[in-house]
Amino acid sequence: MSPNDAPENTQARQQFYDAIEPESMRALWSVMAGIITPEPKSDCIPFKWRYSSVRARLLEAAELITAKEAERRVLILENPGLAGSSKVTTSLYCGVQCVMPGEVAPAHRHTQSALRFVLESAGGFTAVGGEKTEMSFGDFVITPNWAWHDHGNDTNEPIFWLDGLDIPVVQFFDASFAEGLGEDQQPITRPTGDSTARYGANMLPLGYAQHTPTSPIFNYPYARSRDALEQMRKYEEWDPCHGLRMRYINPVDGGWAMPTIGTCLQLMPKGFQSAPYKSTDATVYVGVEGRGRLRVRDEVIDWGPRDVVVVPSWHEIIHETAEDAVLFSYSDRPIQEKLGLFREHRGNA
Ligand code: GTQ
Repeated sequence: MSPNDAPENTQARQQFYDAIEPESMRALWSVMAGIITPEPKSDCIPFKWRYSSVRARLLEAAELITAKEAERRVLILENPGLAGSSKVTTSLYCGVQCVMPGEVAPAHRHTQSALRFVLESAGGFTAVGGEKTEMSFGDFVITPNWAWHDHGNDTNEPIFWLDGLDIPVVQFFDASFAEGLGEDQQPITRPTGDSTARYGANMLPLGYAQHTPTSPIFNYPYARSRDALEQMRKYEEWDPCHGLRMRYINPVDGGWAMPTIGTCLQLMPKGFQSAPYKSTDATVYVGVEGRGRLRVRDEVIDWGPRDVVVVPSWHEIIHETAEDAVLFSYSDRPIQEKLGLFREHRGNA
């Protein structure tokens, strides 16, 4: 019998199911096909948010509430297939945050880990664990689990960035803790650039012992990541599925930069058409430079700079570009790899 076929229902069987339900029991064979599926099945659907719309709505929100009163002025990008869940995929969260000139988002901490991908900034900052970092366009910034963090904008322009958090994962494990500091800003105990100097120069302090699964570098500046891709493109060694795709690493162990969220930056040349690809990690793509087209199963999704596209688990994708294009992406791949669940399929059939 294929795992797809549920046994036929009979009146006697249904009576039995109804009888055991009040006793908090359920017959496995009546539900098995729905919970142990031959392939991933998800309510998560492919979707795109246009940056211009999200940005305009955030400026409207800024008329309604300050960053301080909101604690975080964020519009959640909620997957339409997961309505009411505050999820962009089954396991991850996505939002876009806006901090207006002169505003602060007050210091707090929580057991959820966060990434920021900076969409528009004239030089705002975030402070994490006693150190400030400036946030510039394209920077990938990490807030580790339980680290104090506050954000501020001392420029004359609004700042926008994308927030990727593992909120649904923490929810799944019922492991959420959160607290406010009671101050707008945490005390700054280390100079800006300290963690980059200690951990981001292809060296480590002698005797350094890894004490957390998160990278000790918390800002991966776009200028450096982009330059690496530009240098490498000279060899024209394009991966058929991804173009040139690099993952952000924890320099201490070479693993993913965050324990729950995997992040990548990829460059695809003008006129690129990828081979089909699918994987079990539903992925959020963020347009950084150029324009492209994502074919996701039967859908055609055109994206431009700062647009956000979500691809569900095990949905075949094909990338196409009419110009040089750069995408940032994140998914729950590190978790799936640790659990031995990650699968991918390259090419046709
Ligand atoms: O900036 O700390 O989008 O705590 C959601 C929860 C951002 C943040 C979000 C948060 C934050």
